[in-house]
Amino acid sequence: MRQISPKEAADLDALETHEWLESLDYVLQSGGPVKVARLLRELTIHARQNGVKLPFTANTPYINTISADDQVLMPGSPDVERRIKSLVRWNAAAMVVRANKAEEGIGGHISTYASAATLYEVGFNHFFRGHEDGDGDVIFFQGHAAPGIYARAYLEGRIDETHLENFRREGRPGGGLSSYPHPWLMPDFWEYPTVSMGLGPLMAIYQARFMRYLEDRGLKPRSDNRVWAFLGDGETDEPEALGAITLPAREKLDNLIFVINCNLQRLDGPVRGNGQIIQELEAAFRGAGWNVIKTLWGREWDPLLAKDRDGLLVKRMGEIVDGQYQKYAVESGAYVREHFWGADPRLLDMVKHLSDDQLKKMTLGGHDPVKVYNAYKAAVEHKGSPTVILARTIKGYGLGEAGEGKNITHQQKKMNEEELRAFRTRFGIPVADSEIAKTPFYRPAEDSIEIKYMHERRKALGGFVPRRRNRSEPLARVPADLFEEFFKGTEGRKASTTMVFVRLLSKLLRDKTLGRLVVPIVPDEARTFGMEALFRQVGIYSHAGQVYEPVDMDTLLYYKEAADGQILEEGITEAGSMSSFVAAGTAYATHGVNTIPFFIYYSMFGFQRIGDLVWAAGDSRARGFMLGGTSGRTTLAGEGLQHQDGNSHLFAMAYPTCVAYDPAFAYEIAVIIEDGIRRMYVDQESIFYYLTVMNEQYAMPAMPDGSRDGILKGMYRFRATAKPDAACRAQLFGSGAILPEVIKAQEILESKYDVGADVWSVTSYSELYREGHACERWNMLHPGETPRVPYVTGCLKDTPGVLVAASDYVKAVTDAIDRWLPRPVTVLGTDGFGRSENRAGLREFFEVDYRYVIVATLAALAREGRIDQSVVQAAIKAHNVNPEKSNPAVS
Ligand SMILES: Cc1ncc(C[n+]2csc(CCOP(=O)(O)OP(=O)(O)O)c2C)c(N)n1
Ligand SMILES: [Mg+2]
Repeated sequence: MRQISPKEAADLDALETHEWLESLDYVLQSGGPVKVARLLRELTIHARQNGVKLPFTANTPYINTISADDQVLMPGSPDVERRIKSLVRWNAAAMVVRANKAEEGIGGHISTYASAATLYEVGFNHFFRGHEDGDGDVIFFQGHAAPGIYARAYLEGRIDETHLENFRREGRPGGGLSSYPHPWLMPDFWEYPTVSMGLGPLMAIYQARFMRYLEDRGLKPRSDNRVWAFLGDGETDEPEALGAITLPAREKLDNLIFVINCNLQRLDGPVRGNGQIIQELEAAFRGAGWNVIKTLWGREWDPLLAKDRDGLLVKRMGEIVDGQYQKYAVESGAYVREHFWGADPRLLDMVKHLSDDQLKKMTLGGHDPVKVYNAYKAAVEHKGSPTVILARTIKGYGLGEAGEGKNITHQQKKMNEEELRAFRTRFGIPVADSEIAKTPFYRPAEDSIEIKYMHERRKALGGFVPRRRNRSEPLARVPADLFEEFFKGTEGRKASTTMVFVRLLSKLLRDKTLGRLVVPIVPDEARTFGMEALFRQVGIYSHAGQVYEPVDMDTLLYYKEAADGQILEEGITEAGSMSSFVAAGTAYATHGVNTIPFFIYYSMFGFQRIGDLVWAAGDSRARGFMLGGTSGRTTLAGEGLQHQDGNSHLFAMAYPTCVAYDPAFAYEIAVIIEDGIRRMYVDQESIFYYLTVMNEQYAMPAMPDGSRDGILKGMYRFRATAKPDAACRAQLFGSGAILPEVIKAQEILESKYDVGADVWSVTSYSELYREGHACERWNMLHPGETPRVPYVTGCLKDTPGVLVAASDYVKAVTDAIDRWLPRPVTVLGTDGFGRSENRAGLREFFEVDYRYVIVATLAALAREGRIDQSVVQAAIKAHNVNPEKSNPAVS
């Protein structure tokens, strides 16, 4: 038999393909797309059954998901919208250029917004819902696009030229604009901070879920409001950005829309020079169960794709890597013709009627309002899963020589006259050549078509966005009776502070006024904290309810999931839990509901692991309680280096709105939480609390008279010495889990060494530190006036004796206040890595047990010459302290 030539084989292949395609076309015409899909599915199964290995792909071709045939016309006036967009572009760029002219190095970004302008403008004109008539959409704006959002607010008349002038100059008279979205700095404007990349998308996911939670629990009427998250393609490399994307698919959050601005570039260069970020993201999101809408090509491509019967163009589109696409963006039409279209004569033929200039000007999907409109429309109409829109754009679009598509574009904040003139001309801004050097802002008259159109559209959509308002009613009061039992103590019964907290939480949950508002949040740790009784009491939230019979159904405390369940059982994600905390802690503003989150977790995995989200919570003006469970370097027996937290109180000190306490006793916790609810929900302070709770059990004493104020301020005298007239005196400070050690030391110092020691419970070094500095600052600025005395100084000024402090945290926490103490303090703390040991072993290792408190006190007395060194030597021996033991801080 004659061997067929390669040419003949290729022809045969083509013929075969052609026949199959014809058949498919016939089915499509006669039976429709559903029938085609069924047929393909059956063919696939048949092929697999016969041993054909089909390659797996989670991708669709590199074309728009919404075909030209399925596209609808855009309502409104495209022409006016284009002009508005141009004006926003101009003012956004002018703002950054002017800021950098006025003040070298002030920074700002032009190219991010330049690439995203259409994505935002279509949203503003047609989709984003304002809060005017109740709840609106929640929008997470890409941080670096802020100039464009300000520029639009300027055209809308919400901010004026002085504000734009003072972009990034918040100290200027007349008010400035924060560089990025910061509710803390612009509380009437921004709702959520986003600029730390990855946090926006993560918080958006949990916000969308929290919206459903509020509805399912009847705390808010059902609505079809949405959460929009705008993010950069480079941003998706942050684990937080993609780390939680299975949740919204699982929970069917069709109120969530991600818009990823795929300009293929990040700060330094291409996101995936040698690959395709869009296809990579498509696979990840489709795999996770999202509705993925690719918006890659503008309308000019539609007729070419319609002609592409053999799929040559689609194939070509799909084989170009991003680095090369970026090159096309900066090159001429002739280059594109040669290198893109020139790959096949048939492709060249397709565009022979187009000039080089026309080829160059073919737009991408993310710059075409009709394509973007259709994508958004499909997204808001989609039911049953979240949607991600992958919109292809060019970074620095419109900047031309000043940076369009170039690797330097992210950092571009200056434009010379020539570049400005070109930009002005390209977007038709009525600024004369003679004015261009001044880069003036431009706002058409109030009664111009553009301004009127903007106002009409925003009015129809429920008012301006972004806009933040506190829409909740303050609580009238905190029910005092809830807390009373904790003031009495446990009458000898042992309890841990965690048990106390859980009991208090369960009482709060039962309370008539507060109960519904409490949102317990746990990252798979409820049993660790003895909270499993709450599963049954209030249920675990699940939109789907419970569609299975739980294995422990016949037990009292079974794992109850319910659509109106109250606990947010997040699974093992502190980052997700913290995002829920932000959603619940800001609902007073976003939804007008005073939800009170209580987020309890393993304290080591809090500030240390998700500190940036805690920072964002503060920026968001979140309220609520974070509970660092199993905290302290020595209370968590057995676990060791990675688990034992001796750091969190040091970190907490640096978070401006975080009020942190290390309580030891039941009544301290009760006083702090009662006051916290009052401050946050009655007085409406935008602060949040961090309390460490432990699992060591001891008897809880009754609350000493008059201690309430001191508990809140940070320290109070828990127990005065029984020997006030002793020759040697000491003031001992203890905190949290180490306070009982200090109390024990007090007893031994009195009975064995004749040292009269007072014991102070230091509930918060950070509160003492802040107040001390506030006094110092005031005194510096008010010479000649009666100086203010720091609270801690006032507490100790008339007290005699040496000072010794012990805590379960690094010594720096205590050192923070030593300048306001009347005398030097000996500090015992837990610097160093944790160890697997029991509690006694750990306290010996870290030198924070009662024996070290005794030795430290005696050593300080000896230093002062009040006792002989031999007494200290004897104590070291008597208490089996090994002076040659290695230093735990470094070993
Ligand atoms: C956590 C974090 N790391 C780094 C940065 C610094 N940074 C700001 S913008 C940027 C590049 C952004 O690229 P992309 O997400 O693609 O957005 P684009 O500007 O291209 O739209 C970087 C690295 C940041 N803001 N946050
Ligand atoms: Mg990018």
